[in-house]
Order: sequence, then structure tokens, then C-alpha cells
Amino acid sequence: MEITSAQFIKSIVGSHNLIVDDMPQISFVGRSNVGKSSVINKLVNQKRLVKSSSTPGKTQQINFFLINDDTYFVDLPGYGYAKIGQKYREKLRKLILWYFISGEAPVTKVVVIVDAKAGLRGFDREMIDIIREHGYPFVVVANKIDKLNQKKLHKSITDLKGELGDGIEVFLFSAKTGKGREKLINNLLEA
Ligand SMILES: Nc1nc2c(ncn2[C@@H]2O[C@H](COP(=O)(O)OP(=O)(O)O)[C@@H](O)[C@H]2O)c(=O)[nH]1
Ligand SMILES: [Mg+2]
Repeated sequence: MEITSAQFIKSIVGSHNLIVDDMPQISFVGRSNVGKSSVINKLVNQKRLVKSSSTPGKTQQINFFLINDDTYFVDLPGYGYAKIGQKYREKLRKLILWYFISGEAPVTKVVVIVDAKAGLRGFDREMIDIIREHGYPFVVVANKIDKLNQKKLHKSITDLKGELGDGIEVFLFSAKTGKGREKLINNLLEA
């Protein structure tokens, strides 16, 4: 499988104008700064399809990108950025949860992006609980593996898999080097 086209469709703020059509949505979630934008850009081989915000945590839109004219990549806001206010954090949290809980969007897979070194954090766990509760298939991408040596990487991934339990696929990835790209694309775009 390969990604041959990727285009920005629209941003939505709040719960209006969600795209609901017959095309599947693959939704990306992750803490602010884990490299969510970089991972999507690397997957589609474009440097700036997803803009990296200069102010982390300030992206409150849900962004829709059309991939290969038949699938959406949905970039949900990053969560957990420490320096934004509690009230705003709560707003983002609600927006993300609403996207999943409303059940309106035809989500076929959720990609939970974590930092390979840091592993799962509080809101990742909450997200995964919600995703599981609603029966959405999901995979975990451990990004920034280029920053770890083999030994540390092995320990991190063992811990991560241990916590996730059997049957959850973990993809090792580096948005910097492109390592893991092909495997992840194959998983996401497989029929
Ligand atoms: N070393 C390394 N840095 C990365 C990687 N992915 C993202 N980054 C860096 O991490 C920072 C946050 O990336 P960004 O994509 O904006 O994260 P987002 O907030 O999750 O969308 C940027 O400085 C990126 O260059 C990676 O795989 N390896
Ligand atoms: Mg981003």
C-alpha cells in the first residue's frame, strides 16, 4: 500500500460540521508534542500538510485530510499541554471525547501516538479506555524511537506492551528518520 494523494479538506472547531460520509476515518490522537503532526506528515510524505503549531497545545480544531481519495486522516487536538489553562484543557478534552462518544463519525481505526520514551500517560489511558469501551479498533505508535538506544527502546516497548496487554499492536516509529513508515501505512490502509 502507498499513499498517493493527501489533501487538506477542512478544520472544524467544536462539534459542528463533522464530516460524516461513506468514507472511513482513521483518527490520530496523542499528547501535545509527541509528534502527531510530524507522524502524519511523514506518512503522507509532505513536510507541511499538517502544520506544526508554534504554540503547542493551541490547536483546538479537528482537521480532516483526504487520503487516496477514499479515507480520511483525522487529526484531533493534542492533549495535556501543561502550560494552557485548566479550563481550556478541559474544553479540548471534551472535544476529543465527544468525537468518539457521539458515535457519529465512521471511525475505522484510532492511532494513539505516544512518545517511545515516556510511554502511556494519564490522558492516554483515559483515551484508550474510551476507545475500548466504544469498540473502536486501535493501534499504538511509539514515536521518536531515534532518540533511544536499543536497550532503552527495548525496555520502553516491553513496558508499553505489558501495560496494553495482548492483542494491541504497537508500531515503532520515527517521524524524523521515517523508520516504521511502511509497516504502519500497510496496517492503516489494509482493506
Ligand atoms: N527526534 C525526533 N523528534 C521528533 C519526532 N517526531 C516529532 N519530533 C519533534 O517533536 C516536536 C513536536 O512535534 P509535532 O509534530 O509538532 O508534535 P505534536 O504537537 O504532537 O503535533 C517537534 O520539534 C518535532 O520536530 C521524531 O520521531 N524524532
Ligand atoms: Mg500538532
